[in-house]
Amino acid sequence: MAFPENFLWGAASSATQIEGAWDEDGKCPSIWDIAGKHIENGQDCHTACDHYHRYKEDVALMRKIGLKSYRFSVNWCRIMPEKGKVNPKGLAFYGDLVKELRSAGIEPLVTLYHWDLPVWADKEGGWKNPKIVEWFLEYVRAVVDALSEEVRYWMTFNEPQVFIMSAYVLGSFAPFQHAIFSYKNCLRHMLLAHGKAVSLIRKIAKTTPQIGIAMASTVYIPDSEDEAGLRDAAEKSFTSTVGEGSNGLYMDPIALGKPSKMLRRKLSAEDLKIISAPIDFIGVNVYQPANPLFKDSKYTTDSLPKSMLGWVIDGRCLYWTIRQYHERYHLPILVTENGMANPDAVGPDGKVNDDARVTFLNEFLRGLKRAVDEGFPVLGYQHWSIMDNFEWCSGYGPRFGLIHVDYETQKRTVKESAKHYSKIISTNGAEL
Ligand code: GCO
Repeated sequence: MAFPENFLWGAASSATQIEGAWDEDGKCPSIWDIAGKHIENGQDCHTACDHYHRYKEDVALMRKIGLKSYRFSVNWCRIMPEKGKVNPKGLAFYGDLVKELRSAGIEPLVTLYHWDLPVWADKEGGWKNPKIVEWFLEYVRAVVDALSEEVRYWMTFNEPQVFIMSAYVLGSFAPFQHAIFSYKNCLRHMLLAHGKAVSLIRKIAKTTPQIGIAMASTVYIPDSEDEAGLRDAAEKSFTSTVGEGSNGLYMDPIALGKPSKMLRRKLSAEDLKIISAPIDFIGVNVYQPANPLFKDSKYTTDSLPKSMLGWVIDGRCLYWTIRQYHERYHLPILVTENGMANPDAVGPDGKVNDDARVTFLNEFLRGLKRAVDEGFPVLGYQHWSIMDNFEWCSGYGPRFGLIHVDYETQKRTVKESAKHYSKIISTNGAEL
């Protein structure tokens, strides 16, 4: 089976990672703007790729690469710099960006929350405070009201695993807390905010919306493809302790309307009804397999290539994530992120020869093709990322982009991998 005609080939980004202009046009600071000592090499996200001022140039490059779609996030801090107050200039920026994309023939895919919590909300407890559900809805209402004539695809959240677990328990992401006793409350607030946002978007959107959520979906690649192997892998991916923490904890209440073990006593029947408001797709962010986390696994990483962050590169991940997510939740899948960090540099010939990313694309996209060939409903593929950017606490060292960014001059250079991706897109994946 070929890729569907309207397959959403694209690339992704997020506001904090590329926009810069951290204190312009009425924007308030986010928890990442003040992350200070937590960021490597004394770096910060204040200027990043200066996309806020250069979005036209960036969209022109997306068009040149031939993207059919582009996933970006709206920064809550631009839209609501104070509680209860909408900032028209913030809405205008995203309105202009969406117009630019549309005139380049690129479908905008909008994430509503990619971790830029306003400092004012953090000061009142952030995700620990039940009131955040209402604050978030107010923000969502403003964005959907302003953009939904042109935007059809919405993702409520990006990787709740990170902005809840890593941010409030492990303390490794902003706001860097060890609030272990608030963990289940944060989860509940996030799940309720998701469900209520889904219902709100469905109600007020001006064009029929397609709504989902983007998950950090790490699954277990089966040790064997027979029935027992598949059953074992699904159990490890969703209901084992590791699998529940990574996937089932979030997706079971959302897509199945039932709590996983850990939230059994936390979510009421009323909560579950709200949380499981029907969605149209599940977004999967795919990087590494879960296998190394299981001691009894036969999987060894010794012979596998690793990215500069040490992440294992195993092209089978994409196929298995799509398949296992679909088999458990029966929803269409949108690959919302997939990519690798590489120490890319512009060579003397003016080119960025990122062969490792070309190989990465070939391997992962063959897995994607296998999923499509076997009839799994896949809406699209968003490579992470459109351009090199601010990789959270790791700063600007790891380069994930299809476009190289010189942070001194803000010069953009289209990498060789992007040219390769262009060919794949223009043939709609035929040569994979
Ligand atoms: C995430 C985020 C992205 C990252 C990317 C590479 O998965 O952490 O969605 O913002 O930059 O995944 O780590």
